[in-house]
Amino acid sequence: MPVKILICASEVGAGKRGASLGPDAVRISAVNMLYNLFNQVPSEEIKTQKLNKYSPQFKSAKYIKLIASTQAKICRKMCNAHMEGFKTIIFSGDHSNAAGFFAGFREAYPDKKLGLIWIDAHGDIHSPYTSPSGNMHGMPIAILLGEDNRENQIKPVKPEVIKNWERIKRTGKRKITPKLLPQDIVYVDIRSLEKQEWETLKKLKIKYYPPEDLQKKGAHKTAKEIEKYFEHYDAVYVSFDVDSLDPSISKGTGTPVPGGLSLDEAKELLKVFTRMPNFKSLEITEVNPLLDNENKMANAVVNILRESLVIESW
Ligand SMILES: [Mn+2]
Repeated sequence: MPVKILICASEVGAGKRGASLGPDAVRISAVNMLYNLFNQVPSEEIKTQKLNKYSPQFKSAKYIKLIASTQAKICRKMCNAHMEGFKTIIFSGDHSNAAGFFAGFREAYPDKKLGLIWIDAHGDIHSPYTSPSGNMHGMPIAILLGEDNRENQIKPVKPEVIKNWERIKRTGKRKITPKLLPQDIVYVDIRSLEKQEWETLKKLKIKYYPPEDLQKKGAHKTAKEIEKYFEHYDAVYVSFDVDSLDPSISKGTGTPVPGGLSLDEAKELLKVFTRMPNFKSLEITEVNPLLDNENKMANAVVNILRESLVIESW
């Protein structure tokens, strides 16, 4: 199956500046480390406004209008790539873009059973009603599930935010919401969630593997268990937030959290996931070279991809 790289550098959903430089940081590392992925595979850059130039209009969901239109564009490009029969490797600025990519994935396979593996330090399941920061990179899962979590509301939300929140849930021509169900998601290595998020996870009975599980079972066995869980799914999307990695590897990401994956564990997970027969898309996100020394995080990404992907066999 042919493979295509999709790049969207938007960092508008992040709380710190610099993730829009992430996709380029990875490309530069690939050149320096003689990794030829970017020569081997065609790539398409999805052009959107990368930076927030003004202060946010709404505190509960910062830049939601801009992010809604960014996701609509991402959705179209992702849908086209999959309709044309490509598997995709995605390099993205901040994690809010994932909701646009998965919206496009759903749009391309409207009636299929789609799975999502979310490798992250965080749950990213806040809504404008519950998010303490209002940064939308903490909301993609709630967007996809159409989950408001009003029971845990911590602040008032303006009608214009609600209007855009409802719009963003329905990203795509078919306006499908939810894009997937709680049982279609498996979290890996989550370890830093707000109380409201843990409650949502429990309420929705979402499956998750905390770091203790990985340490106990080992990365390979954990990954195999997840592969089995998704065995009967038609297509699986893997989202890899680099903050899942341990900060001892690099602090080049907006929200590092101790106790994360080692390079070997990350490689082991991606080796298994990208060899699943129904694997269709891998996203790498939240590399932030402005917060890094000597481009270590991008180098770690190249190191992981080089040893885990075998594109020729896809
Ligand atoms: Mn994330």
